[in-house]
Amino acid sequence: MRITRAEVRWVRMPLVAPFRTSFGTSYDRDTIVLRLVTDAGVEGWSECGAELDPLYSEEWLAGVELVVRDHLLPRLVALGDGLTTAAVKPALEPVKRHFMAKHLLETAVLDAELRSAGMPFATFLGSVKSRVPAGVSVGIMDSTADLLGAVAGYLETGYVRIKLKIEPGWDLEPVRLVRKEFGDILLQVDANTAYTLMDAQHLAKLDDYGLLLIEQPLREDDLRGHAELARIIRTPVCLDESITSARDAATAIAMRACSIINIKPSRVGGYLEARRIHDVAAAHGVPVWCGGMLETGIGRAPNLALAALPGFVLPGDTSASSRYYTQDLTAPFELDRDGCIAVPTGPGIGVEILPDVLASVTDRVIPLV
Ligand code: SMG
Ligand code: MG
Repeated sequence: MRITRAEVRWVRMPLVAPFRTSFGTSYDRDTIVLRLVTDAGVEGWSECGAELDPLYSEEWLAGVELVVRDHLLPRLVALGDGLTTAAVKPALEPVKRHFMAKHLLETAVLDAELRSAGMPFATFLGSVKSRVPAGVSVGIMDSTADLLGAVAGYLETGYVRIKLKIEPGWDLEPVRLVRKEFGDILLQVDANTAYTLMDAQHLAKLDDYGLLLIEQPLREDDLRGHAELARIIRTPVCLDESITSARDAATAIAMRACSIINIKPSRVGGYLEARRIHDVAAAHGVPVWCGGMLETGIGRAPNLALAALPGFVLPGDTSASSRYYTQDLTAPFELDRDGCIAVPTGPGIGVEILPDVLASVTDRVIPLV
């Protein structure tokens, strides 16, 4: 397989509601969609997990475009007819990190390869479920009344697990109120690195609320701190930003820095590495779940396939299209009666992109090959 065309599309999708985290508020989902065309005339599509600013991780969209254009894509083009999904990671390995940029390329190549073979992502990955339970991530709100209203709405819609974004000043009280109001629901929190080890005694007060986990309380580079914190609090520590590879996962598990892992294919350079993390975690009996970066249907479809692997035993941030967008770029993903979403069954990512919708939200198209 050889790349005959590659183009990046800058896309801006309005969110149905602003989404506030400890590092900022998003009103739109800005992303880059990559379209590859191969010599067989088959297309491969993928969506970038990065945002406009490097606040979730060190990557940002303009940087992704540059590193793809100048450093990553040329290495894939140089493979000529030798391009396969398996060849992508070794070819890109000399370029340090840039996981979201690498994920963008590897996923489009994998989509093209699987479409050629007529094989769905789920089959390729080894998925064992046809539907996956959907959780929802609830942003920081202006008031606890707004928060309770939002959580009530999501529970009514059918979400089976609620994740609350927290930060200093928005933690114990929102959690207490949600627990009191909604009883025995599956509840967890995500701090996106907003705390330090000096907050350990404060975070230990969350132990009273029976949370499934606390996600990424400390800095991404502080595995030792997470290990220390995990000894002090009873709430299980889950890592997101800290885990960029199967090696990171093995290290964090060995250090007891986490007992649960959030797997985002975009954060770890693609689906092959995501599956390796799943395998390492499964070998250690560590539960994993699938995170999200507010993906459109293009990125959501393969995430659902990943979330159907056997080690994904906790509900993911794999919500329905309507949680994010009034109009998705693919046919909308919907919750069924049990709060599950069906795993796509078509070849490749398994969904068709709606060309008119994509055109209407595309700011510019940049041909790279
Ligand atoms: O895709 O539903 C989603 C968003 C889930 O909370 C979510 N993602 O740290 O896990 C996380 C955040 C990062 C994205 S914030 C824009
Ligand atoms: Mg997170």
